[in-house]
Amino acid sequence: MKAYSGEAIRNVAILGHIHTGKTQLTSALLHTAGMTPKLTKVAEGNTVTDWDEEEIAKKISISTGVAYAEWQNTKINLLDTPGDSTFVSEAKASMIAADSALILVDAAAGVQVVTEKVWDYATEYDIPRAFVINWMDREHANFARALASLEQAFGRKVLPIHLPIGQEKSFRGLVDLVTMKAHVYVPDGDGKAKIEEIPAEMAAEADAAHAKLVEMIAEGDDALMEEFFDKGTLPEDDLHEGLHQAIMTEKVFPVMVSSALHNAGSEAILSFLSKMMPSPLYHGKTTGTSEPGGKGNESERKTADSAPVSVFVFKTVVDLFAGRISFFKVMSGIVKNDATLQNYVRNSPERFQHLQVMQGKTAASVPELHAGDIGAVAKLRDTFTGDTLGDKTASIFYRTARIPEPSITFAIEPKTRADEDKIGQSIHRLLEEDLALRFSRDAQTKEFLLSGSGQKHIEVVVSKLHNRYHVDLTLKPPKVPYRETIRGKADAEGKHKKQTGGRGQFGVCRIRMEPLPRGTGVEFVDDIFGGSIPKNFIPAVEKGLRDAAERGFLAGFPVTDFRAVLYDGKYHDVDSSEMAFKIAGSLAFKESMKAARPSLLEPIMNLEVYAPEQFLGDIVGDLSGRRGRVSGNETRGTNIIVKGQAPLAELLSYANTLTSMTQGRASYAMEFSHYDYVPAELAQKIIDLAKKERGAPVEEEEE
Ligand SMILES: Nc1nc2c(ncn2[C@@H]2O[C@H](COP(=O)(O)OP(=O)(O)OP(=O)(O)O)[C@@H](O)[C@H]2O)c(=O)[nH]1
Ligand SMILES: [Mg+2]
Repeated sequence: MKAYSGEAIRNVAILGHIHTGKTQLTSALLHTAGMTPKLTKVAEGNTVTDWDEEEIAKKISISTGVAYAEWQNTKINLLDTPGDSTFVSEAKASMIAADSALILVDAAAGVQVVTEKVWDYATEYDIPRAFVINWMDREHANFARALASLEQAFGRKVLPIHLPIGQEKSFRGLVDLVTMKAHVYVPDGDGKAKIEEIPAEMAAEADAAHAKLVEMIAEGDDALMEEFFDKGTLPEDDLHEGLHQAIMTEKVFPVMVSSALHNAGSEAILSFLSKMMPSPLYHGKTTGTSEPGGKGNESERKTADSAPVSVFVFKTVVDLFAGRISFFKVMSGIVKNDATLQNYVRNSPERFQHLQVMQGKTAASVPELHAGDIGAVAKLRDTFTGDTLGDKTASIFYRTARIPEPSITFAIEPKTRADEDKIGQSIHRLLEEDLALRFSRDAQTKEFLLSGSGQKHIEVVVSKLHNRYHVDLTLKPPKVPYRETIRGKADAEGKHKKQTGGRGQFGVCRIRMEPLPRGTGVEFVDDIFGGSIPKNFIPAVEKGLRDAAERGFLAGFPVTDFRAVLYDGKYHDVDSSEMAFKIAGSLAFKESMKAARPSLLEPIMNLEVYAPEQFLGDIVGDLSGRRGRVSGNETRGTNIIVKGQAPLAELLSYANTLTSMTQGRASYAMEFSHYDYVPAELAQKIIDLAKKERGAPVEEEEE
């Protein structure tokens, strides 16, 4: 595989609601560009980008698939992202590698809930975007209606550059509104179109659409505007250049059409991506920071081969045989095969043996990769998603996507002792691939807990554990990840003193506790003066306190968002030990909690529901019954979108309710927003129940 230079590269994120045909269109583009010998199909389980065994079994994308098409001297890197609302945060995590976005909508359904979500991602990353109205061949496909829903959702910058020729069963091609030629496809063919004159019955419609396109492109450009008024149209070259500029400056969002399953439209889309979308060099630079985690000063890096090399790892796959595969974007410089790059985050060198580009799961070797390109490398020792690596003398840290907090927790039970032994190691491999997954152990019940973005997410994890690592688990009913916090201040002493025959145990500490803003976690401050507790025992106090906070106070949920200041204590030359101070720290925490007005917190979710408008009343009414708050609703054609918030505890069975309330005609997306106090009478019920389930929070065990 030859190396491409930056200006010949296009990095395109393919985004959209579930089932709009992102993976199928990727297959069509790859086949049309000659990258696959035949058209692969989602239904046949042989596509390039849905290669994972879970994706094949469930026929949905779970993580972002990476592939490339070589077309008209460009290398188009395709990022086929998942559209299921449970997995869509994966799409967001891949956006950093993309320089443009192709958003698919279903020709019958139009805009859906995830369409708007991924639009927001593209806005956040500020990249040019275009739409494809796919599924043009399906029953009820309706170009005009789908277009109207796009205009309603995203405004008048939405601009068709294609018109479909026929729709539903009779869909057979498109009119290119720039060249004013018809592209007619052989159904299920090689994707190459026959270029013909526009069918006579479409001439008037095409002329009107062309005029609108010319006008929008000329808008704001005086020279073009003048020429347009003079001649009533613009030369094709000017139109191409004008359209390109309008897309780059986000003055227009072009709309194309396709039938991905029958490979109609893909040639026009490939040429569009190659000619109209930006190369990674377009902005000329990327901003990062001088320290990891978005800290330190802002720092800029030129997106150029001449700059010091830096790469950003945006995805990790753990393969049973090949081991860890890190997918990265070259942010600057040239990466050579066998180079050693410094991992700035972990402070360790990594050797890039076997530099590769990936076609799904298949690797092809490359001698080097230029600024802007996307590649992969296997067997890095200590590199994870979100890390930046590069030239040892020129460190920079690129920003990582914020992955939403997990919104649901399941207790899992290993089926046998052998399963229990394997559980930790296999889950840790999955955690490397999947940033939205969390694994923990309940401090009191000792249950293993898996947290993620939804029930489907956890089910996929359980299935992967079974198929890949032969670990069998049962899932217990979902739990709400409650937390505890304090609302007031407290000042208390923890004293551990024991005299048992020979050497005793002695440690005393005094702490002050106060609440911190939501999301700050636990802060421990050492404010000991004059050595009332020797320095070497202070970490033990902190450990005792943090462990106790993790075990909970009211109902066994982790206590968070508080500061503990250790400001005084006592010790004994002979009897004091780390263990004694650990216990003292934990006792001080518990004493303080009693006085600090402990409270229960629950996760509140952002919720967006899309449904035909006749269900508006039912949806709003149902939400208010779930302690929900509706913040607004908008019309999208014959659909409405309802936005609001509700506690997760009330949404555990929302999918089922919504389906039966709307006969399955609604879709929704839910994402963690923040933690808030549980209303008092409800809190008491949760506390009572937790106490019954777990037994009362354990008194200090003597270790
Ligand atoms: N008839 C027809 N079927 C299509 C078309 N595009 C996709 N499909 C079918 O729709 C189903 C879903 O397609 P996918 O490509 O998996 O959809 P997706 O957008 O990748 O879905 P997720 O990745 O799960 O979000 C598959 O069975 C496809 O064969 C199309 O244009 N026409
Ligand atoms: Mg897909």
